[in-house]
Amino acid sequence: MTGGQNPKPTPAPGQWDQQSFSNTALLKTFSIYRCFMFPADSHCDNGYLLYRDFCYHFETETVKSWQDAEDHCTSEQGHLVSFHSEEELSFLTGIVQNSPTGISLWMGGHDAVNEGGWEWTDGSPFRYVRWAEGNPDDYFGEDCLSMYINDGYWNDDVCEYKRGYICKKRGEMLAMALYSEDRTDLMKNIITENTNI
Ligand SMILES: [Ca+2]
Ligand SMILES: [Ca+2]
Repeated sequence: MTGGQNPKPTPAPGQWDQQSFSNTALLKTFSIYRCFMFPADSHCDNGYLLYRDFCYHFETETVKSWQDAEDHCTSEQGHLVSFHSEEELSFLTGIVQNSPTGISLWMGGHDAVNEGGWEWTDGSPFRYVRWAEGNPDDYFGEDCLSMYINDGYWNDDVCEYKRGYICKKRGEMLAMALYSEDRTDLMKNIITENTNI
């Protein structure tokens, strides 16, 4: 049967012609984009190893004084490493023992402000300790903390000695997502209002 199609009705003023609208490119493209930041698993920059929520960098090829090593770590938004548990230290000592740089590595502890009053450069509490036998001995005024590579025990050391070192910084915790929201209804209202003018 032919000729049975009804002519397309003309929408009354202010009414929405859904069929015409749905054919427009406008309808297909009118979306609102929102950007969200949300918590995600920690991750580290290149050259850093992740353990829990922190990233660790083992500098075993170049040596620096304790202060120069700390300055290098802060230039990368971190500090010389601080330790707070046997577990954290155990994670690192296996790596440290492969270090080719001397006998010790710098950590972030010092008692330069108050003799015997040890503190970490990252400001965390200095509670966990793992002193090597006979240390700290402040031998000729040792004020900077190093770790023996072979066993992971700690020594108060001469700050001017040049040693390898370990930097520590918090892992990146945020991920970014782009979210697209279809707001064709919003465009529909705008066009409808304009039609009523
Ligand atoms: Ca000292
Ligand atoms: Ca010592």
